[in-house]
Amino acid sequence: MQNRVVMLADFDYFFAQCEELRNPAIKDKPVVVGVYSGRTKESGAVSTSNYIARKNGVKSGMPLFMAKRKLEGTDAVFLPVDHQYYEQISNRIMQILRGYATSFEQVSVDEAYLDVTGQVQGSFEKAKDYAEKIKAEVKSRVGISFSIGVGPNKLVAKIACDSQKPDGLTIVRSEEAKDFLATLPVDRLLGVGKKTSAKMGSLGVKTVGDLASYDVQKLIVIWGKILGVYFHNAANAVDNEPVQEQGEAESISRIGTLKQDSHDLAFILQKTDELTEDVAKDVVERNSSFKQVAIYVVLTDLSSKSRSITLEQPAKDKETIKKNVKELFEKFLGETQLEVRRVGVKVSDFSREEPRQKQLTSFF
Ligand code: TTP
Ligand code: CA
Repeated sequence: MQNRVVMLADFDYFFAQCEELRNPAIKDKPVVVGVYSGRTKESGAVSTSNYIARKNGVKSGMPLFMAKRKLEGTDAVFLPVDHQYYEQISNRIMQILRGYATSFEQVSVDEAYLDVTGQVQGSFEKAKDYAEKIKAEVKSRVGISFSIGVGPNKLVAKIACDSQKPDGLTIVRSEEAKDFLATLPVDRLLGVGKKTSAKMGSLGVKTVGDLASYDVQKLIVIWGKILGVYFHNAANAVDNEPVQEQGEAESISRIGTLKQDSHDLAFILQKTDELTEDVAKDVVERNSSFKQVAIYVVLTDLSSKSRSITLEQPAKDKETIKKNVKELFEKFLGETQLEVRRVGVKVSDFSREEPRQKQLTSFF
């Protein structure tokens, strides 16, 4: 099986970079963006700062008065957060990024996963050029720089990205992934917080490499099956979580135009079968089951119609879609003399199967 190529894009010192974008005059100064609590002029906390301010010791979460002290004697600029503006910039970048990926998952205002396996034919070599192209396009169209981590899965892409910032591009191939993680402290893995890493430390497990070679059965005894297996897999750079858009889509559909207008069932089904292939792929990717199958038809007089069937049992396979689309068209063509011009296939009414990630995050 071809390996996946997953990217994590993480925008550099995001809120502060946005401020530099609208006011380039502050670019060479320390820039601190903070939330002012309003109690006194000075009270509040640092949201983020540019790298010049960080060199002086400023950190996210630090009280503003402390950041002021660290930047005493400099021409530092302090600004209040403007979430609306950062979101506008973020949306513009996300829209560009989305166009580069087969599947896309925004995780926060300044982070997104891209599955680009198809675009680079599974090649990490090509992924490097591809990532550079993406960075260049965003830089020229929006003016924001960001770091990219590339790996065989989300877990590795994320840690790769964190390893080189700002404006970084770090590629970790499948065969390097385990070694890449091995020397890191265990708490770099998602879900290993203070308590867990202390417990692991008492077992002699300090690095991700220690965890990778620790007996998985013992991990299961201590943390239970789900977490135990997760820790074992994560430490071994194994992560099968798909890159998928957060939030449930109401429906998955595809529409296409027939090569010529037709009233012939077999000819129409050729087209709908093609569309069904794509719909079914999305269904698999989202790990969803649907309960409704629908067709959409545009006739030669340009009127449009739709018909749907509700299934007795939720389904997720393409044969169920094809069978129901066929039934819907058989019936529909019996109701009209007009020829069909465009056709669509839609599935909806999803019941999502609990993905592993959801179960895990409820633990963390
Ligand atoms: P981060 O990605 O953690 O940080 P960053 O983008 O500022 O810097 P880096 O170059 O290291 O990626 O967070 C993204 C944004 O979230 C950040 O610009 C501001 C906001 N934020 C807070 O408001 N409070 C915080 O404590 C942190 C860590 C971030
Ligand atoms: Ca960031």
